[in-house]
Amino acid sequence: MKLELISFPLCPFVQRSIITLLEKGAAFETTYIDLADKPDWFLAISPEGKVPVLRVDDSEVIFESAVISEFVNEVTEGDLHPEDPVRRAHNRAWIAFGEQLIFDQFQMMIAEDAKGFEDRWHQAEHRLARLEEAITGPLFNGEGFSLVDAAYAPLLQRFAILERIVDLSDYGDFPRVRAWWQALAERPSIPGSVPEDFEAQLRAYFREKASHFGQQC
Ligand SMILES: N[C@@H](CCC(=O)N[C@@H](CS)C(=O)NCC(=O)O)C(=O)O
Repeated sequence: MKLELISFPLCPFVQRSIITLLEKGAAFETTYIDLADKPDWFLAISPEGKVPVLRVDDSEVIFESAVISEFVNEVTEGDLHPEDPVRRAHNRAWIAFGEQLIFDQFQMMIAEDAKGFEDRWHQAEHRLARLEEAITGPLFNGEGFSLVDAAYAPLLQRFAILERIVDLSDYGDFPRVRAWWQALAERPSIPGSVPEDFEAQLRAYFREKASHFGQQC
């Protein structure tokens, strides 16, 4: 099966798919597009004009990062979901929950001023508090890597960068969330899912946006 991932280098949703592909040892090609100047062929295959899109055998198209991860999990060896049906459903629900946190985090990074940044951080904090209670540790389900880990790694990686740049003092209130990132960061799939100079690229991207966060990058 030929897999081609349509990507943008700094997109956390694309990163979810790459982590899953790497963890499953699936061969894939990457095609980058410019989100500021989307090509017509991309708009024709992506219903929302969003990345990631997975093209299968040059014909079928799968969109939505969580669905792409489920698909990759199904067509490759092994299963990155827990066996128990309730726990599987639970994991899927937390994957869906993570999407809003990714949006909260992006809104923090593009907020124009300190107040906008704080407001979004408080929203993210409420969600992080709920997430904290759901983590078994060190990874979401314990020792074994799951799709839910792939879904959250991009978010956690960006929080680790954010707290080096801006004051996120209350992030210390989430020890299991932080320990989760420590455990994830050791896996080769995580650095493998981003450009080598990821942090520099991320800083440059937001510096250009001249947001409150960007001004400190
Ligand atoms: N729910 C989608 C969200 C994907 C998404 O929002 N991707 C962003 C980039 S990170 C995008 O393509 N945005 C389109 C745009 O910027 O116009 C998923 O999980 O795949």
